Amino acid sequence: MKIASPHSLQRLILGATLSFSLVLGARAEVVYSTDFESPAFTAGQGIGTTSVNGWVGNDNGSSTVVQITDETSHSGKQCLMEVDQDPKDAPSAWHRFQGRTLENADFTFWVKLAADSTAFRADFADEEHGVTFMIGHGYVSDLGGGGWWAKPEKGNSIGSVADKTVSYNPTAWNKITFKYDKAEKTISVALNDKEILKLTKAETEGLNLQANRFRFVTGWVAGAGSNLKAYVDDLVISTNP
Ligand SMILES: [Ca+2]
Ligand SMILES: [Ca+2]
Repeated sequence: MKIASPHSLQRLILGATLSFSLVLGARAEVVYSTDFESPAFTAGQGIGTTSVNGWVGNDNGSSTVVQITDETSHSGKQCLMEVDQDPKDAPSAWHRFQGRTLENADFTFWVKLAADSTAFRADFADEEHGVTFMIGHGYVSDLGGGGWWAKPEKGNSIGSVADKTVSYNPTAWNKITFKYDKAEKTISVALNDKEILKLTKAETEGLNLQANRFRFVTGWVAGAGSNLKAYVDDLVISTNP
């Protein structure tokens, strides 16, 4: 029986480590995930200016609601709820990318909207530039109804797709994946693992596709109503390093 010399053993181990790193390198790295369950979160807890596990929002407990709720959930018993009944504000909650600036992200979560007209979005921002782009859902006049869209902070949507053309129920739990990639200059939206919107390099021209924090917003500042309500659960943010 031939016994491996220390040298060849070292080479073997090095080789194994290298191929392991290559496999890992090709795989997405989870940056942050949450299911909004206890003990980290408690039903009825408001997300206000004091951080709750890194979440900071504008809950006022009445007209602008940003709360952990057990009214419904995708996993376990709890999820995040935003309700806009305020004609001068919109409920929102920020969280950082754990101190990192991501030039690409797969941003997956489950969402349940109160109505097919519910306005709901994720803003992506970095410290230096503020909100740089956003991806969301709402009534889009060009689509003649509800749909998913992507846009810069200011200006019109740069891509959208109507709910009716994708055939799903916005008021049930749906899995949404927002992806952005600075190197590829692309933004995409997948609904229940099926890509429904993809913006090309030409369409994302001028957008700074990097962020170090994100925010979920429901409704809009001047709007208010029972249709402006959204539930979010099982958020997983990963990146391809
Ligand atoms: Ca949950
Ligand atoms: Ca409002």
